Amino acid sequence: MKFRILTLFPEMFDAVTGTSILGRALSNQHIEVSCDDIRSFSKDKHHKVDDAPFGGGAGMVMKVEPLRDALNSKPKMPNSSVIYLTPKGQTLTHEKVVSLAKYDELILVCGHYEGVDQRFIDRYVDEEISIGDYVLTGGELAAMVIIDSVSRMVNGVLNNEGSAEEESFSNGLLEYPHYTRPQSVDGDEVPSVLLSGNHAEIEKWRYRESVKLTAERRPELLTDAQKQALKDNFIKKKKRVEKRRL
Ligand code: 4HQ
Repeated sequence: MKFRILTLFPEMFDAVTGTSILGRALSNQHIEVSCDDIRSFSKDKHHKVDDAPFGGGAGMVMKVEPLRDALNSKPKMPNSSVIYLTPKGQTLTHEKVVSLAKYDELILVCGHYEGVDQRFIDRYVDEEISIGDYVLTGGELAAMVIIDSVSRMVNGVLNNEGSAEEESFSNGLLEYPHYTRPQSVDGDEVPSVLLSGNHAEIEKWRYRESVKLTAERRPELLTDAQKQALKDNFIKKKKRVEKRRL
Protein backbone atom coordinates (compact mmCIF):
# COMPACT_ATOMS: atom_id res chain seq x y z
CA MET A 1 0.00 0.00 0.00
CA LYS A 2 1.31 3.38 -1.03
CA PHE A 3 0.22 6.52 0.81
CA ARG A 4 0.94 9.74 -1.02
CA ILE A 5 0.24 12.91 0.94
CA LEU A 6 -0.29 16.43 -0.37
CA THR A 7 0.44 18.77 2.54
CA LEU A 8 1.85 22.14 3.57
CA PHE A 9 3.52 20.42 6.57
CA PRO A 10 5.42 17.28 5.41
CA GLU A 11 7.49 17.18 8.65
CA MET A 12 4.34 16.30 10.62
CA PHE A 13 4.39 12.84 9.00
CA ASP A 14 7.65 11.92 10.74
CA ALA A 15 5.29 11.04 13.59
CA VAL A 16 3.92 7.99 11.73
CA THR A 17 7.02 6.97 9.76
CA GLY A 18 9.30 6.59 12.79
CA THR A 19 7.15 4.58 15.21
CA SER A 20 7.13 0.86 16.02
CA ILE A 21 4.63 -1.00 13.83
CA LEU A 22 4.47 1.49 10.96
CA GLY A 23 8.26 1.97 11.08
CA ARG A 24 8.68 -1.78 10.60
CA ALA A 25 5.98 -1.86 7.87
CA LEU A 26 7.94 0.82 6.03
CA SER A 27 11.29 -1.01 6.30
CA ASN A 28 9.59 -4.27 5.24
CA GLN A 29 8.08 -2.36 2.29
CA HIS A 30 4.58 -3.47 3.21
CA ILE A 31 3.69 0.22 3.05
CA GLU A 32 5.22 3.31 1.48
CA VAL A 33 4.68 6.93 2.61
CA SER A 34 5.66 9.96 0.57
CA CYS A 35 4.85 13.65 0.88
CA ASP A 36 4.48 16.32 -1.75
CA ASP A 37 4.89 19.81 -0.30
CA ILE A 38 2.06 21.83 -1.84
CA ARG A 39 3.99 25.09 -1.33
CA SER A 40 6.80 23.94 -3.62
CA PHE A 41 4.27 23.87 -6.49
CA SER A 42 3.27 27.52 -6.08
CA LYS A 43 4.45 29.55 -9.08
CA ASP A 44 3.84 32.75 -7.12
CA LYS A 45 6.97 34.77 -6.19
CA HIS A 46 5.97 34.63 -2.50
CA HIS A 47 5.05 30.89 -2.75
CA LYS A 48 1.47 31.80 -1.98
CA VAL A 49 -0.89 28.81 -1.64
CA ASP A 50 -4.03 30.53 -0.33
CA ASP A 51 -6.16 33.59 -1.01
CA ALA A 52 -9.21 35.43 0.35
CA PRO A 53 -12.61 33.84 -0.31
CA PHE A 54 -14.75 35.23 -3.17
CA GLY A 55 -17.90 36.65 -1.59
CA GLY A 56 -15.99 37.81 1.47
CA GLY A 57 -15.76 36.41 4.97
CA ALA A 58 -13.15 35.29 7.44
CA GLY A 59 -10.14 33.08 6.71
CA MET A 60 -8.35 31.99 3.59
CA VAL A 61 -8.98 29.34 0.94
CA MET A 62 -6.33 27.07 -0.63
CA LYS A 63 -5.82 27.84 -4.30
CA VAL A 64 -6.47 25.25 -7.05
CA GLU A 65 -3.21 25.51 -9.06
CA PRO A 66 -0.62 24.44 -6.42
CA LEU A 67 -2.86 21.53 -5.36
CA ARG A 68 -3.49 20.50 -8.98
CA ASP A 69 0.20 20.70 -9.89
CA ALA A 70 1.25 18.79 -6.76
CA LEU A 71 -1.28 16.05 -7.61
CA ASN A 72 -0.17 15.86 -11.26
CA SER A 73 3.56 15.91 -10.44
CA LYS A 74 3.60 12.09 -10.32
CA PRO A 75 1.54 9.49 -12.19
CA LYS A 76 -1.24 7.81 -10.23
CA MET A 77 -1.17 4.06 -9.79
CA PRO A 78 -3.97 2.23 -11.66
CA ASN A 79 -5.84 1.21 -8.47
CA SER A 80 -5.74 4.48 -6.57
CA SER A 81 -8.14 6.86 -4.79
CA VAL A 82 -7.81 10.59 -4.10
CA ILE A 83 -9.16 11.43 -0.64
CA TYR A 84 -9.80 14.88 0.80
CA LEU A 85 -9.96 15.00 4.61
CA THR A 86 -12.83 17.19 5.78
CA PRO A 87 -15.55 17.26 8.46
CA LYS A 88 -18.03 17.30 5.53
CA GLY A 89 -16.92 13.79 4.46
CA GLN A 90 -18.21 10.31 5.12
CA THR A 91 -17.28 9.34 8.71
CA LEU A 92 -14.43 6.81 8.95
CA THR A 93 -15.52 3.41 10.31
CA HIS A 94 -13.90 -0.03 10.50
CA GLU A 95 -15.81 -1.04 7.34
CA LYS A 96 -14.48 2.02 5.52
CA VAL A 97 -10.91 1.25 6.70
CA VAL A 98 -11.21 -2.32 5.35
CA SER A 99 -12.49 -1.07 1.98
CA LEU A 100 -9.70 1.54 1.71
CA ALA A 101 -7.12 -1.22 2.31
CA LYS A 102 -8.12 -2.74 -1.07
CA TYR A 103 -6.49 0.12 -3.00
CA ASP A 104 -2.83 0.01 -4.05
CA GLU A 105 -2.46 3.77 -3.50
CA LEU A 106 -4.26 6.37 -1.38
CA ILE A 107 -3.58 10.02 -2.21
CA LEU A 108 -4.43 12.05 0.90
CA VAL A 109 -5.07 15.75 0.43
CA CYS A 110 -4.60 17.84 3.59
CA GLY A 111 -6.27 21.23 3.72
CA HIS A 112 -5.59 24.17 6.02
CA TYR A 113 -7.33 27.45 6.79
CA GLU A 114 -11.00 27.38 5.71
CA GLY A 115 -10.31 24.49 3.31
CA VAL A 116 -9.65 24.17 -0.41
CA ASP A 117 -11.31 25.76 -3.46
CA GLN A 118 -14.40 23.66 -4.32
CA ARG A 119 -13.27 23.35 -7.95
CA PHE A 120 -10.26 21.23 -6.88
CA ILE A 121 -12.60 18.88 -4.98
CA ASP A 122 -15.10 18.65 -7.86
CA ARG A 123 -12.47 17.87 -10.49
CA TYR A 124 -9.84 15.77 -8.67
CA VAL A 125 -11.19 14.26 -5.45
CA ASP A 126 -12.73 10.77 -5.49
CA GLU A 127 -14.01 10.76 -1.91
CA GLU A 128 -14.24 13.04 1.11
CA ILE A 129 -13.62 11.46 4.50
CA SER A 130 -14.05 12.79 8.06
CA ILE A 131 -12.44 11.19 11.11
CA GLY A 132 -15.18 12.55 13.39
CA ASP A 133 -17.46 15.41 14.28
CA TYR A 134 -14.93 17.95 15.57
CA VAL A 135 -12.69 20.50 13.88
CA LEU A 136 -8.92 20.08 13.42
CA THR A 137 -6.52 22.87 12.45
CA GLY A 138 -5.56 20.91 9.32
CA GLY A 139 -6.13 17.61 7.55
CA GLU A 140 -2.71 16.13 8.53
CA LEU A 141 -3.80 14.40 11.74
CA ALA A 142 -6.81 12.97 9.90
CA ALA A 143 -4.50 11.68 7.14
CA MET A 144 -2.30 10.03 9.79
CA VAL A 145 -5.38 8.32 11.26
CA ILE A 146 -6.10 6.91 7.77
CA ILE A 147 -2.46 5.79 7.32
CA ASP A 148 -2.39 4.11 10.74
CA SER A 149 -5.77 2.37 10.56
CA VAL A 150 -5.47 1.25 6.90
CA SER A 151 -1.85 0.02 7.32
CA ARG A 152 -2.80 -2.47 10.00
CA MET A 153 -5.26 -4.06 7.53
CA VAL A 154 -2.45 -4.60 4.98
CA ASN A 155 -1.17 -8.22 4.89
CA GLY A 156 2.08 -8.63 6.79
CA VAL A 157 1.94 -5.35 8.75
CA LEU A 158 0.80 -6.94 12.02
CA ASN A 159 3.21 -9.73 12.99
CA ASN A 160 0.61 -11.50 15.13
CA GLU A 161 -1.66 -12.55 12.25
CA GLY A 162 -4.73 -13.02 14.46
CA SER A 163 -4.69 -9.64 16.12
CA ALA A 164 -6.39 -7.60 13.38
CA GLU A 165 -9.32 -10.01 13.44
CA GLU A 166 -9.69 -10.30 17.20
CA GLU A 167 -9.92 -6.63 18.09
CA SER A 168 -12.84 -4.31 18.68
CA PHE A 169 -15.16 -3.84 15.68
CA SER A 170 -13.69 -6.70 13.64
CA ASN A 171 -16.46 -8.88 15.08
CA GLY A 172 -18.75 -5.85 15.49
CA LEU A 173 -18.31 -5.89 19.29
CA LEU A 174 -16.19 -4.01 21.81
CA GLU A 175 -13.21 -6.00 23.01
CA TYR A 176 -13.17 -8.18 26.15
CA PRO A 177 -10.81 -7.06 28.97
CA HIS A 178 -7.13 -8.09 28.93
CA TYR A 179 -4.88 -9.11 31.86
CA THR A 180 -1.20 -9.92 32.24
CA ARG A 181 1.24 -10.83 35.06
CA PRO A 182 1.23 -10.63 38.01
CA GLN A 183 -1.82 -12.71 38.91
CA SER A 184 -2.46 -10.43 41.91
CA VAL A 185 -1.62 -6.73 42.15
CA ASP A 186 -2.58 -4.62 45.21
CA GLY A 187 -5.20 -7.26 46.00
CA ASP A 188 -6.75 -7.11 42.50
CA GLU A 189 -6.97 -10.59 40.96
CA VAL A 190 -7.10 -11.87 37.39
CA PRO A 191 -10.49 -13.57 36.65
CA SER A 192 -9.90 -17.24 37.51
CA VAL A 193 -11.25 -18.64 34.22
CA LEU A 194 -8.24 -17.09 32.43
CA LEU A 195 -5.90 -19.20 34.60
CA SER A 196 -7.90 -22.42 34.12
CA GLY A 197 -6.25 -23.50 30.88
CA ASN A 198 -9.73 -24.39 29.56
CA HIS A 199 -9.71 -22.70 26.17
CA ALA A 200 -13.35 -23.36 25.35
CA GLU A 201 -14.40 -21.75 28.67
CA ILE A 202 -12.00 -18.84 28.12
CA GLU A 203 -13.44 -18.20 24.67
CA LYS A 204 -17.02 -18.32 26.04
CA TRP A 205 -16.11 -15.93 28.88
CA ARG A 206 -14.45 -13.47 26.51
CA TYR A 207 -17.39 -13.49 24.11
CA ARG A 208 -19.84 -12.89 26.99
CA GLU A 209 -17.70 -10.04 28.35
CA SER A 210 -17.63 -8.48 24.86
CA VAL A 211 -21.42 -8.70 24.51
CA LYS A 212 -21.98 -7.35 28.07
CA LEU A 213 -19.66 -4.37 27.55
CA THR A 214 -21.18 -3.63 24.15
CA ALA A 215 -24.70 -3.74 25.69
CA GLU A 216 -23.59 -1.25 28.38
CA ARG A 217 -21.66 1.19 26.22
CA ARG A 218 -22.73 0.77 22.58
CA PRO A 219 -26.05 -1.11 22.53
CA GLU A 220 -26.64 0.05 18.93
CA LEU A 221 -23.81 -2.28 17.82
CA LEU A 222 -25.58 -5.46 18.99
CA THR A 223 -27.45 -7.66 16.53
CA ASP A 224 -31.00 -8.81 17.39
CA ALA A 225 -29.61 -12.32 18.05
CA GLN A 226 -27.03 -10.96 20.52
CA LYS A 227 -29.71 -8.90 22.33
CA GLN A 228 -31.93 -11.99 22.49
CA ALA A 229 -29.04 -14.09 23.86
CA LEU A 230 -28.46 -11.48 26.59
CA LYS A 231 -32.17 -11.55 27.53
CA ASP A 232 -32.27 -15.38 27.57
CA ASN A 233 -29.18 -15.40 29.80
CA PHE A 234 -30.79 -12.85 32.14
CA ILE A 235 -33.97 -14.99 32.38
CA LYS A 236 -31.91 -18.17 33.02
CA LYS A 237 -30.01 -16.39 35.84
CA LYS A 238 -33.29 -15.15 37.40
CA LYS A 239 -34.68 -18.70 37.28
CA ARG A 240 -31.55 -20.05 38.99
CA VAL A 241 -31.95 -17.45 41.79
CA GLU A 242 -35.66 -18.37 42.19
CA LYS A 243 -34.81 -22.10 42.37
CA ARG A 244 -32.20 -21.43 45.08
CA ARG A 245 -34.80 -19.50 47.12
CA LEU A 246 -37.20 -22.52 47.10
N1 4HQ B 1 -10.32 19.38 9.15
N2 4HQ B 1 -11.83 14.94 9.63
C1 4HQ B 1 -10.47 21.72 8.41
C2 4HQ B 1 -11.00 18.46 9.95
C3 4HQ B 1 -11.14 17.03 9.59
C4 4HQ B 1 -11.96 16.10 10.27
C5 4HQ B 1 -9.53 19.06 7.97
C6 4HQ B 1 -10.31 20.78 9.57
C7 4HQ B 1 -9.70 20.07 6.86
C8 4HQ B 1 -9.64 22.38 6.24
N3 4HQ B 1 -10.58 16.38 8.59
N4 4HQ B 1 -9.54 21.41 7.34
N5 4HQ B 1 -12.74 16.29 11.33
O1 4HQ B 1 -11.51 18.83 10.99
O2 4HQ B 1 -10.99 15.11 8.60
